[in-house]
Amino acid sequence: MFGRQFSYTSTHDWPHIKSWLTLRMQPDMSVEGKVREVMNKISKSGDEALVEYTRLFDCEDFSLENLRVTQTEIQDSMSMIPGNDLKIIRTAAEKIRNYHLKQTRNSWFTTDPDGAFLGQMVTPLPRAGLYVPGGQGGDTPLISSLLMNAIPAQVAGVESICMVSPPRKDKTLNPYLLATAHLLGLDEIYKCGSAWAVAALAYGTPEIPAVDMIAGPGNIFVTTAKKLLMGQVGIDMIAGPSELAVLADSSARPDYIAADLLSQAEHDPLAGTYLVTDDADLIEKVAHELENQLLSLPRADNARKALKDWGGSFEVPDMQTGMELVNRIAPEHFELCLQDPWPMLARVKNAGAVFLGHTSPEPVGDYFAGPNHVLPTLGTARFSQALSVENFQKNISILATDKSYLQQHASGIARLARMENLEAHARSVEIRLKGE
Ligand code: HSO
Ligand code: ZN
Repeated sequence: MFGRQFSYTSTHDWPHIKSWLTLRMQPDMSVEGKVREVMNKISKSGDEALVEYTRLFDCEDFSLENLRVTQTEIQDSMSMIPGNDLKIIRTAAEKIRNYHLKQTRNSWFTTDPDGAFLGQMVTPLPRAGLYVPGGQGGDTPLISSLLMNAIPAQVAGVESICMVSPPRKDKTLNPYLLATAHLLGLDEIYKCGSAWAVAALAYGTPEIPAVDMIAGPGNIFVTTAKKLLMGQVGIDMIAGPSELAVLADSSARPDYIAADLLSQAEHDPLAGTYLVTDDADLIEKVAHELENQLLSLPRADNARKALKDWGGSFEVPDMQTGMELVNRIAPEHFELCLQDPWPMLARVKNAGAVFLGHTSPEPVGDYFAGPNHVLPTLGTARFSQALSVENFQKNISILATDKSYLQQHASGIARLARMENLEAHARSVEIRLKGE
């Protein structure tokens, strides 16, 4: 069932595995030209181009009046969603909010021994734009993505938050998305998607005021637009297809592991799923379970392709070696399915999110428990982390020095300036002591 079977006994086996993993990381350059063209058009023609693209790709009779979601549409959506579903979404939102509240940081101020007043002022970004994918013609409304992007922005204190999402054929957005937005208190919602929506957020149009930060997942067009806009506007991260690595010993249940691997494989034919274990029998049993469970899975096509192309089993001599391999892979999600997972936690160096033990399946994190599900993929967990409140804030450095500070240090500062041959810098300090 796993497309590839490896054995990993030491670092010598890594290059072979790495070259397989890297194949999945090859960026698709072919869309870059198209996305650049879209971005140029939006920057030149704004809303007009936005409507044109939406007519071409989403709904034929779309017009500018349809762009912004109305209060009536939001209210109608609320009445379409069963009360119990709203309650579940509310509970998830509350848990996610509580988790992110723990991430808030304070500004700090101090004085150094020479009397300089120094500090860092934690400041929210003024305006954020959240991209929520349409998902298979609007049938996979990524409610959880909206929660995971909006809540950290709100906790950060971002005052103005808008959302964009591609309209369905009938010019509507999925009512679950609108209801979730309403529960979160978001009411600035635009019906547009793909690269043109991202460009509109970045450049601004008469209808959509420009944002300072764009967050949220999307297809290759969305991701490419975000990549090209990096440096011009804040970008959350360039997220690739979902990944799950499971490190399991013989205490693990094959049916649980198979179910967890399928939960990520169903996302995308490019999803990466990795089972690392010292128990060769377990690999056989999980493969068997995968076949079994696939038989009744609605999205079996996606999952089967993902497992075949990017599913790997890795036999290791012991759990320490297994852990070493997982650190090299640096997976987005990492399940420690061990009899006693806790001692291994200290050895985790590279992973987006860790799930401990046999009763912590990854979807608990995708939807509900609190941690953010926007995570680094494709090995980037070596140097980056989950989306957090910090992504929607910045630190502004604060400095105030008085005359006595300048009296003490002006000559040193001026000398540093002259070492760099920057005379005006030196004089700007010295002028304040003239006539002393
Ligand atoms: N596992 C996905 C997030 C997601 N799962 C959304 C369900 N809905 C990427 O971490
Ligand atoms: Zn998921």
